[in-house]
Amino acid sequence: MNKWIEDAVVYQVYPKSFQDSNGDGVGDLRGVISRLDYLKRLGIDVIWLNPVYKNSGVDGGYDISDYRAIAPEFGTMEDFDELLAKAHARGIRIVMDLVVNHTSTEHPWFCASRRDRTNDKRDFYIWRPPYEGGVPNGVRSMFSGTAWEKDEATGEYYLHMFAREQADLNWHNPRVRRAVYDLMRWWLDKGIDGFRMDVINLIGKPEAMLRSDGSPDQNGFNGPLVVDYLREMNREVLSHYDVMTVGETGCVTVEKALEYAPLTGEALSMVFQFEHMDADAGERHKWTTAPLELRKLKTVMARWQTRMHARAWNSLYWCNHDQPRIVSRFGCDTDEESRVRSAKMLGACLHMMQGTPYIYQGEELGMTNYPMKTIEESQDVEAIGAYRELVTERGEMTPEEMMACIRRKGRDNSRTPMQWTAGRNAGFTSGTPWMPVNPNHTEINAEAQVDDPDSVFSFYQRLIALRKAHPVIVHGDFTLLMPDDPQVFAYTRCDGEHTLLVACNFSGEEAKLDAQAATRGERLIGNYEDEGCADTLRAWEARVTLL
Ligand code: TEU
Ligand code: CA
Repeated sequence: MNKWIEDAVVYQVYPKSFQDSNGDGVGDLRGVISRLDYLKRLGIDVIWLNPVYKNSGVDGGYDISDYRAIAPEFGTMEDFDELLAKAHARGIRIVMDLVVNHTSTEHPWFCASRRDRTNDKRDFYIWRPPYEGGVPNGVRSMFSGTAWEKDEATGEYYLHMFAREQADLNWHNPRVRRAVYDLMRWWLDKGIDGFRMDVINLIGKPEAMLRSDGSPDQNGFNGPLVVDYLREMNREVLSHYDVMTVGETGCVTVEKALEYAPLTGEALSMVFQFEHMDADAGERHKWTTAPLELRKLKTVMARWQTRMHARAWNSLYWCNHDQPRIVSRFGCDTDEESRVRSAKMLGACLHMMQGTPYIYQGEELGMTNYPMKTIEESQDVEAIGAYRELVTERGEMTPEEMMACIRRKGRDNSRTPMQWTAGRNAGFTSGTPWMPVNPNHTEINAEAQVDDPDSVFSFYQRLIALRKAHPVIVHGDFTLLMPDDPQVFAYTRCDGEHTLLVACNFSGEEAKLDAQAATRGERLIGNYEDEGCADTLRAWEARVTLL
């Protein structure tokens, strides 16, 4: 793999909530341009831009109706070209979102496809006849309910693994694959630096899940042809450019990741795994208020770190536009001291591992979850659908119970506007923001942090700088220490020459370290001013030591 990819730190921009430039309340490309110097100052190398293509407004840009056009709310293609040029001028690369498991039902391909059973786009999507007068089978959408929608024109059903306005493309059709490769080349020829590929292990769905035979729900991830299609995409497109690719792969296992992102380079650069995001999952999967199980988190992270080492490349993330804020989730946001301390601890714990770190906008400020009161405030198709199903239709949860889950895990948490200042609308917009600004922007904002050496921002800046200064952070192997301890996450990284010791306290109580984790050395970074006692970590303490 290319060295620049191994060394890079990525910053994720959700443009809709990053910076508005024209007062319409929606973040846009010119807003991103105006904040490039902020990102440069943080020290990141790559921006992953969430979708900015023309879309039908159902799922935050993941319902694309034209792959080669910028949505008017985000600006124009000239704005995009300017962003790319100005980012490159600062040594920052741009990775675009590639959403090709599905298109919007407003995409011209789908408009043609639905017209009749014989048109030349019919096989671009997944159409099945009814089974006994109803849906073809029990496959369910990730956004609740059946994944099949009946279309009156032909009386057949099309598959949508997400919202009904997001129809799944038929990757088994070589013409679909060719059309996707064409649009990828179109963007790469413009000079972009890679793709983050949305639910890419859902392409190549197994035949068994598509039969119209009334069979029960089946998991469509990691179908047998996914890796073939990724290799083909690599041969046809990616291998001809110097690009970074990251596949978003829910339900991925280490075994599959070794095929999807091998260091030998015949598929993707890396994938996003989700197992660590289940360390606080419950009976109803994400819809729970269950606390973090640290032992589970450690087991998962250690498995990915050790099994991928020297064979495939990891991605490292706590947050993205689909996840709640990490400081509210695995840290503590109930008082200012704990918030700052635990945000830094979480940053250190993740950034000292092997792989490419991703920082989601506002994570570097320790931004928190949003105190949403009622479901009417939600703008998220996922939360609204889950509420309808679990509360309204099935009565499995009371409104209060479900709202507690949504406050803890819902996607709206990460989509409130970026907090730039303590002023009106946090400096995000001069108009009315499309999502409310978190009321805590008066305390938590970039302006208050960029010049403060003790801020979360400054801590992230130093974490990024450390990665550039110490090759052991990029290349070292990983050993988990104190695996059974319920409070401490400690590990070493070793490259034969240097050993790095990382010790983190995932609790607000003091924690004891064993002899190995308590070893003294040169302190590289920590979230307390003084070194403290060698064998004790204070509340939310993180220590990184070079042995
Ligand atoms: O997310 C894929 C996905 O699996 C989501 O259902 C994810 O698990 C969920 O949001 C977690 O709560 C991708 C995008 O990142 C997401 O924003 C889109 O809504 C989805 O694909 C459909 O394109
Ligand atoms: Ca705007």
